[in-house]
Amino acid sequence: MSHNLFETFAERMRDRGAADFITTREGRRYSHGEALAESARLAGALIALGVQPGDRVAVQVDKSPEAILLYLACLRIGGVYLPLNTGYTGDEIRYFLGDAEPALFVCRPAAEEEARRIARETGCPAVETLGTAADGSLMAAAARATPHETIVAREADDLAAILYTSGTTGRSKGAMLTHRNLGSNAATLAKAWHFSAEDRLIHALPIFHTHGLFVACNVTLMAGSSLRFLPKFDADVIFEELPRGTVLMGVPTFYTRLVADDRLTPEVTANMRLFVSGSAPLTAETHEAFEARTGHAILERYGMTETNMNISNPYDGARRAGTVGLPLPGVEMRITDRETGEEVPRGEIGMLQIRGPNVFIGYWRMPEKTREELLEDGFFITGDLAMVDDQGYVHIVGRDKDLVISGGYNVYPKEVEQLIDELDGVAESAVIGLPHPDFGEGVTAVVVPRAGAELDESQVIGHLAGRLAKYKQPKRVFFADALPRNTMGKVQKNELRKAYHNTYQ
Ligand code: MCA
Ligand code: AMP
Repeated sequence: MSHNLFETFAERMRDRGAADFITTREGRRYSHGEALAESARLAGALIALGVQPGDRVAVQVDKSPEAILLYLACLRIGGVYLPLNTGYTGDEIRYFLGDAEPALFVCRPAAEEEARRIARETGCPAVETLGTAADGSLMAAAARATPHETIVAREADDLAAILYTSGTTGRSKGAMLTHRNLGSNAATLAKAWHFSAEDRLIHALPIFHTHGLFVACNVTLMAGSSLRFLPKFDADVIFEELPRGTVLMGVPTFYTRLVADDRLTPEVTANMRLFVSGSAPLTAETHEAFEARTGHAILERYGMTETNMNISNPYDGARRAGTVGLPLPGVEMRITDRETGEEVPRGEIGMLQIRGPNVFIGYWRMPEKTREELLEDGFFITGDLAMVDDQGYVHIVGRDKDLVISGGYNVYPKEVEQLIDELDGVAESAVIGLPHPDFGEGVTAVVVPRAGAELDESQVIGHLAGRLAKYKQPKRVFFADALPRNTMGKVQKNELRKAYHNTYQ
C-alpha cells in the first residue's frame, strides 16, 4: 500500500469536485477537481524536466495558487518539495542549492538570470519560472505536458519535503519531513480544530514555512475546505474578508495589528468560527483584548519546523491566554532538567522534548546535528523552555537556544553576528531580540569597534543588505566598548537585553 500523502488529498479533491479549493480577490479560482487536474499537468512537466522520485524541487516564488499546485504535483510524483523564503538573497540561495542539490529550481520570472547563474555554480541541472499570474516557463511546460495521473507510491518514511531552518552555528539545516509526518499532523489538526468542507480559510501567511504551507494548506486539503488566498497580511483586506471567512491562521503580529484597529468588532467577525495563532508567543494581553473586542478566544498552538504542530489549546474547552494548551493526540511530551536529563516535577521549568509521528527524521546530510537533537528514544529536543501547570496546560516560558523570533520568522543571531564580524573595523558583535510592539521581538545588534575604527549604524546595515534577508537585518545597531561576559567568557545576552530593553517601546 502506498503512503503517499497525496493519495488522501486526491481522494478528497475528487469527492469535492466542483467546490472551491482556492480563490483569490482578483477572481482566479480552482475548484478541487480543477486543482487535481492541474496538478497532474504540472506533474507531467516535472517528469519531462527530469525530476525523479526522491529528487528535491527547490522553489522560491511569490505566493500564488499555482505554487500550491506545484507543491501538490511534487508530492504526486514522489518528489521532495523544498520551499524557500522569497526574502532570501542570492548568497543564501547559493547555500541552499549547493546543500540540497535539487533536480530543479523554480524561481520568480524576474529572478531568472540570477537563478540560472546560481544553478550553474551549484550544479543544479534545470531552472524554470513561475509568476503570480499563472505565467512563467513552468506553466507553459505544464500546458504542453502529458498529464501524469498516476500517484507515485511512497513509503511512510519517504521524504515529502525539506524545510531549512537556521542553526545556532550559523549554518542552516534542512529538516527532512516525511509523508507520515505531514499526513499524521494534517489529520490530527483537521480533527482537533473541527475543520469541514464548509470552512473557508483566510490565508494571508507566506507559503514557504510550516505555518502557511502545511498547517493551513494540508489541513484544508484533508478536510476538503477552501482557501481564500491573499498575497500577504493587509489589515484592510482582512477586514473585507472576515465576513465571508470561517477561519484565520496567523502569527501574533496579525492579531496585535487587528486589535489596534477600530474595525475589529463582534459584527465583522460574526461569521468566523476560529482564530488560530502560532509561530511565536501571543501575549496574554493581545489574547484578552481580542476576546473582549470580538467574543472569540484565539486558539494558540505550538509547533516547530522539525515537528509540525505539537501542542494546542482545545477547540472545546478553555483556551487559556499565555498557554499553548495540551499535547495533541498522538504527541508525547516530556520536560527535563538541563543538567541531569531527568524529567522535572509538574510545575517546574525544564527543556521541552517531543515525540510522535509528527517528528521529522533528521537534518539533511547532518548526521551529527541530528544525533544531538533527535534522541535515540525518538524524543526531539525543541530548545524551548516549558512548564506544565496543574491543569496540564503547557506554558512556553523561554528559549534555551539563541534565537530571535521577529514577526513569526526565526533569526539565528550567530548568522548575523558572523556577517557583522567580517566588516572592517568590527572587533566583535552580539545580536539580540528586544521587545517590539509590532514584530514581538526586534533584531538588534550591539557592535564593539576595533580601537580607532570609525563605524556607524548605516555602514553595518549596508554591509548586511545584499547578504541577508530583510527580516534578519537588525532594526537598530548600537556601539559599545565591550560586551558583558561571564567568568567563562560567554557573552551575557541577558545583560544586553536589559540594557537596551526600551529601544522599540
Ligand atoms: C517584514 N519586515 C520584517 C518582517 N516582515 N522585519 C522583521 N520581521 C518580520 N517578520 C520588514 C519589511 O521588509 C519592511 O521593511 C518592514 O519590516 C515593514 O514591513 P511591513 O509591511 O510592516 O511587513 P509586512 O509585509 O506586513 O509583514 C509583517 C508580517 C510578515 C505580516 C508579520 O512578516 C509575516 O507574514 N510573517 C509571518 C511569518 C511566518 O509565516 N512564520 C511562520 C514560520 P522596510 O520598510 O525597511 O522595507 S513556521 C513556524 O514558525 C512554526 C512551525 C510554527 O509554529 O508555525
Ligand atoms: P520554526 O523553527 O521556525 O518552526 O520555529 C519554531 C519555534 O517557534 C519554536 O521552537 C518556538 O520557539 C516558537 N514558537 C512556535 N509557536 C509558539 C508559540 N505558540 N508560543 C511560543 N513560541 C512558539
